[in-house]
Amino acid sequence: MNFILLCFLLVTFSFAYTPGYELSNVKISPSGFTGDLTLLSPGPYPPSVDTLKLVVNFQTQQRLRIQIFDPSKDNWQVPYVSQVNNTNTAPGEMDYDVTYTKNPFSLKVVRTSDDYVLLDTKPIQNQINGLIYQKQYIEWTNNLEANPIVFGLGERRSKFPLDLNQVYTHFAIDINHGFNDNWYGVHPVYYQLNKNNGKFHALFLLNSNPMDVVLNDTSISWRTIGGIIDLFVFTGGTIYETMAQYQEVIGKPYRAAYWHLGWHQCRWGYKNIADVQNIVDNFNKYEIPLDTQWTDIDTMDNYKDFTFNPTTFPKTEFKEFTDSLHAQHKHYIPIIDPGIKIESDYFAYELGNELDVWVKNSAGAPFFGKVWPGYTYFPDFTHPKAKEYWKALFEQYHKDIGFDSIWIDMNEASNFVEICDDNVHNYPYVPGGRCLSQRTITLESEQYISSAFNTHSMYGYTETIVTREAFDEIFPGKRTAIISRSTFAGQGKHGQHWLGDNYSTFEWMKESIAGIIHFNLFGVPLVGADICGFNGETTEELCVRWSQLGVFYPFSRNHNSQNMRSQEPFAFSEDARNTIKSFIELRYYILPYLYTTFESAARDSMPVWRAMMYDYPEDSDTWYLDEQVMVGDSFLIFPVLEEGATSVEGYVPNDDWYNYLTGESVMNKLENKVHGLHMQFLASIDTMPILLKGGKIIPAQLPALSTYEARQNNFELIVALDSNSEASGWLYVDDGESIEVGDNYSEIHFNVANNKLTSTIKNGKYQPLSSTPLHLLKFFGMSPITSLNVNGKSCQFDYNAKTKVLTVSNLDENLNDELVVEWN
Ligand SMILES: *[C@@H]1O[C@H](CO)[C@@H](O)[C@H](O)[C@H]1NC(C)=O
Ligand SMILES: *[C@@H]1O[C@H](CO)[C@@H](O)[C@H](O)[C@H]1NC(C)=O
Ligand SMILES: *[C@@H]1O[C@H](CO)[C@@H](O)[C@H](O)[C@H]1NC(C)=O
Ligand SMILES: CC(=O)N[C@H]1CO[C@H](CO)[C@@H](O)[C@@H]1O
Repeated sequence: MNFILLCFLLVTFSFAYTPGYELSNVKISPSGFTGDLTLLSPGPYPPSVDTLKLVVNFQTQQRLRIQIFDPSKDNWQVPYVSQVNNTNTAPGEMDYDVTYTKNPFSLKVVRTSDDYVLLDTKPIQNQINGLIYQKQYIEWTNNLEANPIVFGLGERRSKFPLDLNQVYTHFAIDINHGFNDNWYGVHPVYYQLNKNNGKFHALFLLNSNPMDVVLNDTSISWRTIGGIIDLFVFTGGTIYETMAQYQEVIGKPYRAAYWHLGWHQCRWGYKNIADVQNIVDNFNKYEIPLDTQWTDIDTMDNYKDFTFNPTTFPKTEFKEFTDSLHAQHKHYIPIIDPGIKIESDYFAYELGNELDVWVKNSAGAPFFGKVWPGYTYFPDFTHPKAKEYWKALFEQYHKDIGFDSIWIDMNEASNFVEICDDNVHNYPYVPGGRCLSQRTITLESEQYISSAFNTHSMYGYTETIVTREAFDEIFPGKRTAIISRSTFAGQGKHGQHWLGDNYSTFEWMKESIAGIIHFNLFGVPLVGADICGFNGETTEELCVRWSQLGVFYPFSRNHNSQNMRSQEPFAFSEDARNTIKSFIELRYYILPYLYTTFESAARDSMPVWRAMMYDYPEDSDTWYLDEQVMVGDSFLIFPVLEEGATSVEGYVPNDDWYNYLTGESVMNKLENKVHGLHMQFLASIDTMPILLKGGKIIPAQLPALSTYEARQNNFELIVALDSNSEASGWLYVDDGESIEVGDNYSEIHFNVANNKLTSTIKNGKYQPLSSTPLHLLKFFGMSPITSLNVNGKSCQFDYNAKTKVLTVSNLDENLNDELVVEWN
């Protein structure tokens, strides 16, 4: 914690106690109640708002919304994000009970199924203020259970769950200042665990203004300097139910294309097309899978968006390069920054002027800042003509070089002009304690829908939305990725994210785990950190370790900074290359499982990465683990996060577990036992401990040099039996790229019980699946058997009595047809 923050904490904690408001005129309806709030005592930053309106809306059986605002004015309310409206009918039996006190006003929401308090804003004399609602300062505090387990509140480098006694600022920024400080995106949602019974719930404050959230041992306080109080309470249940309830409001994730799950290679500092071509050639030469080659701003003419450096990346050769990638069924992703260079005759500038789509300064002229190309204007993505503008530029760019998806960077928005003009606002309270206008579009600027003071943290999010609208027309019917650095709640519905400009250190590699877990909770499952690290020099060891972890990231991209040693998989020793290659092949092998897991994300709001507490919430040993993670519901990985380590310690929850690489049992579940075991795993540099959960069935397909080719290969199933010799799993496949697949998909559920594996065809209409038959079956934890039949035919099998792994190979079974495997 730096000095500024420390002073600021002292100052903000020293408010005189204020009881807040008195509630009157309560009107009850089937869908909730409304009331008037009258000021009792002013807060620290006058003027106060004397009269407020309270609206409590019972929206569903698991969700209520609480709005408090100044009824005498037009308030800034966050647009775009909420997919739901206030209701005026009762939702049926609710899992919550709302009560209030009138003087001083407070609200209490109790989850009825376990009497757990989700919200309790009762002011406590000399400890916790009542509601404070002033022109430039809104504060509301929720009393929590002691030492709560809370997570969410991004984006930042943080622990999972979050540290207590911290201020979590919400304000998008392109300045990497310390651990727990605000960063590129804003997600004002938190999840909490009831430590007594393992139930989760969440609260989401829909507010885009600069905000601090103070989380301490017994309470959480929101402190925002604009907008209104617009609070959603989700009663939750399992973490998955809680996530699904949140995503009903912000939208479910955009469905990933199959190729998005392949390996992505990028760097800043490729010198020319030959340099990039050489990277792709080396992937082929060393037979390392690659799906997408990326480039950074190097390709542009003087860093101008949508242009080409005429000597290093001339358009015609560039197009030949992307054509050759496409011929290999590989893809290409370039970068676009929002700042458009102010330069006459530059088409992007001229068209922007013509359509007048720029963010304006307070005098009504285009706001200018300075980014990579020099002085720039910034498109206003809330402007009605923004889509027309953006689409025209991307359409031409697509004709020029045929890219397949996009990377949108610098959209906090970053501005190299370090002017601090917050004085014009005279903010009495400054969330984060530093000048808000520094290094961005100044907050007194104007966007079409409102001032940058209100819209600031939504800049990258609105850019994502407009880019999505443009891409829906440029790539009709096709799934594309829009990987954005800045995000806001609801990003996942339109686009994706990577964790930004991290450092090539073991520490940062470790932090990526909490970061990726968090973005899954924010509804952005396709997320990853720069594998091998971005800033600073990587080392061979770090890059190998990071690749081992990175192939399990939902989004796997190796990306490097300018002037740093190369870090592609073949940039190191032969041993390192072979290790990285084997791990990338492992990712390609489990692609059918990953794609199925992503289908659960798009369909049912499930996370791709799961913190250990999700499936074991009653085991307190899982609560603070953020150095190991579950990938989908079946894999548990223990990345090696220490330099020089040849073993790794991890916690294995009480369940059935196998060593994925050998198939040997690691642990058997003990009945009536809550806790598991802390274990030590050997992990020489060429390996990483990976466990597979008993009771799960993993669909896999032999790897190839692209996802396209891997999809032509035979299928395999890995069946990890639990202690009752049962297991289940499923496979979802479609063409991997259409937005609407209609009925053209296959969904096959597998189940093992009573010495029999059967499949149930929920849908079997993805025809190509019929030409990639099931070739191999592997059982972990199998007792000795004497015979085995597959669809009625007796089959040979291999059995290893020591590892208890049984393998059946040379099968040729169409997965679109029912499968019955029986053994004795
Ligand atoms: C919410 O209301 C808006 C405006 O009336 C409407 O366009 C939208 O469809 C509604 N959304 C839902 C989920 O009912
Ligand atoms: C927790 O926060 C409240 C409200 O800001 C404050 O009054 C209280 O002293 C804090 N408690 C601790 C233990 O820091
Ligand atoms: C499904 O596949 C059939 C046959 O290829 C095709 O005619 C139809 O248009 C496809 N449906 C969708 C929604 O893509
Ligand atoms: C790998 C890594 O350290 N990732 C961090 C990068 O920065 C983001 C914030 O943008 C963190 O959330 C990640 O944990």
